[in-house]
Amino acid sequence: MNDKPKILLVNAPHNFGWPWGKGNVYRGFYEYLGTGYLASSLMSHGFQVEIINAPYHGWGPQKTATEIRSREFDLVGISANWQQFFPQAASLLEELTSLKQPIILGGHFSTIAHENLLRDFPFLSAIGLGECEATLVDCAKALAAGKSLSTVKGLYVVSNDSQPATRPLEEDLDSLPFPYRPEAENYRYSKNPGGAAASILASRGCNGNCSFCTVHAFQGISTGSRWRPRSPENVVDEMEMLQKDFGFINYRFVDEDFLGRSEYGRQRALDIAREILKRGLKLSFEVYCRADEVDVELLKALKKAGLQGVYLSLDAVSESDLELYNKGTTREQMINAIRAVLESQVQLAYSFIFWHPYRRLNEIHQVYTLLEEASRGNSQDYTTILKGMQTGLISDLEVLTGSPIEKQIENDGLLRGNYRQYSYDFVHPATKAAYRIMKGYQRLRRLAENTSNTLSRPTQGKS
Ligand code: B12
Ligand code: SF4
Repeated sequence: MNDKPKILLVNAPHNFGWPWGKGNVYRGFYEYLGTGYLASSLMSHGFQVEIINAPYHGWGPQKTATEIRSREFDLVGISANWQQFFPQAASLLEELTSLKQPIILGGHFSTIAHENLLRDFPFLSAIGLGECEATLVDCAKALAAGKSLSTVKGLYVVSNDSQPATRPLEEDLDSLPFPYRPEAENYRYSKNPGGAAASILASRGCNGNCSFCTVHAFQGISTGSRWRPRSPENVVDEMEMLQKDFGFINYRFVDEDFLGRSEYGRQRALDIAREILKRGLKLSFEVYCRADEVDVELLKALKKAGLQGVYLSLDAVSESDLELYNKGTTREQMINAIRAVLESQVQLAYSFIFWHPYRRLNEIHQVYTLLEEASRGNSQDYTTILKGMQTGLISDLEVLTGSPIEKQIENDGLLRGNYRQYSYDFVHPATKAAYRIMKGYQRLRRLAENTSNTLSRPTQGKS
């Protein structure tokens, strides 16, 4: 083993919003920062790193495995972050059973399901728990020193009998080097003016307790503050660098909660805006936040610095959903949040989680009442509000392993499937029937769309 081992990092395949195999069109595709952060920390300690970003290339599991095998490296770290995308990650792992080098898995889902995953994929060397910048650097150091990975804090290793030793969450996010973005040159604004937005992470974690979410399960494995912000200067330094080096003018804040559900978080957001204006940067950005965090004054101030869109995680269709989802928000706050976005004239996006095991059909109208109230009887506002709905009324609750609602549905005897992929039964027969009809209609529509696309496409060789 050389004293500077080479680490190969892999963003596991998935096909979300990406025309597979159609080249480098960075449209509708979100940049993932996990592997970028891990890479830059390793590089800052002098280790060699390569990232294989399978979704970026549109590579499926087999092609990704072939690419991995064709590289020279001492350890491969695979980011299996999403439970929903795990089927593709699992197929990739099955292709790698005979790999000589150690394989480490990491990310949200891998952290939460570490025991089951190491049982089901025994050829894995370890699973990185939680945020792993420091852990992976220690892995590389252990390899360089010829030590076993079981000595590394923050790794779950099969040979360890005791509970895994985890690391505290990183409190000083400014101390982390900016994420390594080897492909940024390809999707910079000048090459993809319509679609290129750089992801940027201005804080980590969330203080919310939504019952369908796994952020608490992921963070709960480590000690430390639930919401941790970067300083405004450090955030804007990164934005400025991305503009100067790559020409980005659009940014997507991928924080779980950009505003941090506190006065401090609100002031920090305003300071970010002031810093952007002070430096004279011309840019636009969008943020995700909760309904209990926004008001017109705040949004207008952010808009002056370039705020273009707000994604509100409304989620609750009805009064009873607010309780079931443990949102910690009220319907009044939801209405006020929509109004605030409209009145500040930034683009509105939001979603509901519509189908869940306890849904009663007579709750449906509550969505429309809420949206109507938010429109205050103005038909133009109502149209704008309807356009902002990202999921329509067809979104399902995805039961995620480690979420509080998983336990509730299980205790009620309604959960089906296993830790990798769940489905559920409905309590009310009328809901079950309506759900079937809705899904059947959706399938038919997709079929009709596919058929008409096939018929209208010119046959090969004739065009
Ligand atoms: C960008 C994003 C997406 C993009 C994906 C982009 C891409 N190119 O891959 C898109 C839009 C596709 C997406 C979709 C979804 N997403 Co999403 N997404 C995110 C988001 C906002 C940012 C990810 C990111 O860049 N994080 C920043 C990095 C630095 O953090 P990190 O990923 O945790 O990485 C650290 C550790 O996990 C670890 N680590 C990561 N990889 C590895 C690898 C190794 C080897 C090791 C050791 C460690 C390690 O170290 C990293 C550095 O500290 C996160 C929220 C968030 N802020 O994390 C949600 C998040 C990941 N998404 C989530 C969810 C729920 C979804 C959806 C299911 C939503 C939905 N209902 O539709 C869908 C899934 C797709 C589907 N419908 O089938 C959940 C994850 C839940 C879970 N347990 O699976 C998150 C955490 C949001 C939340 N709080 O609920 N998402
Ligand atoms: S506000 Fe968002 S990130 Fe926070 S707990 Fe709720 S769903 Fe999760």
